[in-house]
Amino acid sequence: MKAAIVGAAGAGKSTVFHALTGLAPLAAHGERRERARPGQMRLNDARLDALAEKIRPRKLTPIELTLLDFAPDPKEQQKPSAGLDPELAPLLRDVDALIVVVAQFGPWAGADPLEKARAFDEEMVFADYAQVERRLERLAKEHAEAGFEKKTLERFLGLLEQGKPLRAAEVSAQERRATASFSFLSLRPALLVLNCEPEAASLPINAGLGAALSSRRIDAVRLAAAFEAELLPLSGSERGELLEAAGLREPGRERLAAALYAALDLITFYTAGEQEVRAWALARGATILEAAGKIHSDIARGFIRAEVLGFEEFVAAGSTARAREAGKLRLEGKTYVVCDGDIVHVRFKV
Ligand SMILES: Nc1nc2c(ncn2[C@@H]2O[C@H](COP(=O)(O)OP(=O)(O)OP(=O)(O)O)[C@@H](O)[C@H]2O)c(=O)[nH]1
Ligand SMILES: [Mg+2]
Repeated sequence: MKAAIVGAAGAGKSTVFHALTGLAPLAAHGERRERARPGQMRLNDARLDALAEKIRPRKLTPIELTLLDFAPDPKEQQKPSAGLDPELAPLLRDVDALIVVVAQFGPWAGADPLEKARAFDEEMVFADYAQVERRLERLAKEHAEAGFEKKTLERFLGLLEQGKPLRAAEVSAQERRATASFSFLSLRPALLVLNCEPEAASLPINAGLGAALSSRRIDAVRLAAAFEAELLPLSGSERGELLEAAGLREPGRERLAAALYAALDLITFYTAGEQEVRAWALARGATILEAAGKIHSDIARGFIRAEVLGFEEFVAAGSTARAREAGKLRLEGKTYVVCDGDIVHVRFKV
């Protein structure tokens, strides 16, 4: 799972990256191949901690999301651009989600985030429109038959012409498959991060803004990025005191992680043994065979069946062994659809 951090120059993208991953940002340089900096964001997970508490494994592995920060383009720095640096579009094609940072600190405390969201969507729509148009011209030149791809692209062209991001349209699974190779940017899940001062971080998202964003299928969260980056080197109790003094119940990163998870429509399943207890992210609706493939391709290939135990059942029984004795362990075949919280043990042969 990979998400790119985008937004206007100086919006605080690198500060958000720092607050979420603990890594310092990249300095400016022009080489495109060096422009992206990946970092890992670890997801806190109370269920994973509870499993570790009971099982006491040698190793505990949380889910990590990869975030990308981009070094600013030196050419762009002279002219503060409202939207996205167009050179970035090709670098965004293989990411699963876009995090759009909007400055809400200092002189931008009162700036309208909706305007930024519109500008962002415009760039995404523009990039997709150019791609669709090029492909349709090509198909026309080749006198291609009016297949499903062409039909889908013509429909998309109509939506994009009206300035509609594809993520806000009803796009069927078949349409997604037929156009997957284009990796349309406006079809990517997007999350708006209002980068504000700590005093504003616990305010709700204005209802009008929320409604306007949801018609674009964009969720928004507030994050006091500079403040949260300052908390990173502190001990748990010091951090707690500062959060409380700022009137915050939990760090904004937790809300951001939850919103990102929801935007990507992911669930969590677990593998739990004495060696390692580990959390895994999976697309909602995916089968146990796909889950097995995440763990290891050999496990998917040699799949026989899986033993599945819900997290709540594990807690109620106190251990996997006792859950087994109580007959709570379910045996599932390849087509079983994994539920959020499932603890999974796959039987396989190599
Ligand atoms: N007060 C305050 N300042 C912030 C906050 N976030 C970022 N800044 C400041 O804003 C400036 C720009 O922040 P960056 O994180 O470098 O912004 P950026 O979007 O990565 O900038 P480019 O990569 O150059 O486009 C820095 O001086 C930050 O210290 C914030 O939440 N509050
Ligand atoms: Mg930066």
